[in-house]
Amino acid sequence: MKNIFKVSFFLTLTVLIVSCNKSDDTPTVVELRDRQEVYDENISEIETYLQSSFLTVDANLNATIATIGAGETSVWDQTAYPLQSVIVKNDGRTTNFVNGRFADDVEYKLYYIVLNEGGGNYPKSVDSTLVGYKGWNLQNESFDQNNQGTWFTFPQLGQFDPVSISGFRQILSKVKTSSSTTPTVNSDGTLSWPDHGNVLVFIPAGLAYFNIPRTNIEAYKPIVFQSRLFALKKNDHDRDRVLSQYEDLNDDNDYFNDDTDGDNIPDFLDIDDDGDGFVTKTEIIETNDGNGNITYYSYPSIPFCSSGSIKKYLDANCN
Ligand SMILES: [Ca+2]
Ligand SMILES: [Ca+2]
Ligand SMILES: [Ca+2]
Ligand SMILES: [Ca+2]
Repeated sequence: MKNIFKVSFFLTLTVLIVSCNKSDDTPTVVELRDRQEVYDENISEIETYLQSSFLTVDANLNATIATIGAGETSVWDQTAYPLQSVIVKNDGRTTNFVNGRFADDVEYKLYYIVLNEGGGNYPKSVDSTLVGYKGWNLQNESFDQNNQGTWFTFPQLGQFDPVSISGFRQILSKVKTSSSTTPTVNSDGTLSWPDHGNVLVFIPAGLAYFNIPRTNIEAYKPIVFQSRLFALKKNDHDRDRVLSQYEDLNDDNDYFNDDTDGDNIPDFLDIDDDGDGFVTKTEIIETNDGNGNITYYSYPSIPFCSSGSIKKYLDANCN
């Protein structure tokens, strides 16, 4: 993914941005618009698009959307691939502290179509994901494509590529990885992932590039992605030997609202989760022969404090 505008998210916090008018190189000032107002326009534009477009899906489940012709049924009305929607918040970050979610109160409706659910596993938001994708605007002009897939990780800051496109990232939770953890190598050297998740998503600008234009994406305009989820990798972000997937204590797939010791560092990024001065990695040692041979408890078998009811690395009363 080429970053045409590798700009920090913080830029959108400023009141005004300056962009370059290519015709005469005179900087033009683009007013930063209200996010709710832009969303209200966008959702109407997306619904009009869905009602005036026709969806073709080929044998390889490649989707093409074109202006509807006589006698064709719209994306909105067709039933072969049901149109679904989910309400989400912008999960972009300005920092990785507990309170660092990007300031955006809009409740976004994300329309999506599952073309194939996939035969593997649903990803957690903190898993690394291998995703192939194709993106286009509501005039059906392509702006990016990657057939073989690229790895995305979350959280990450300061990048306006799909890893930071909240709508692109969040819709991946609706599909599963390939049924196989290894791809098939085709005769031309390309890879195929059998029975992988395949989803179309219609993204308001507030969950994408918002006020930052790029080639074939106007500022404040919605975009469409077809995404293919091939594979995932589990992460241990803080290297405390508790996989990040286990550091979502309230099991809501939001890894930033679990902060056992209340120091504003979420558990999955906190090397001392209970803040007792002993790093988590030393609290989950099962055996240590003193010669550098250390074994660690598997997550389910990490014990509680003797008089406690939570795993000891989360309990400041023992270490
Ligand atoms: Ca959580
Ligand atoms: Ca913490
Ligand atoms: Ca931790
Ligand atoms: Ca500790």
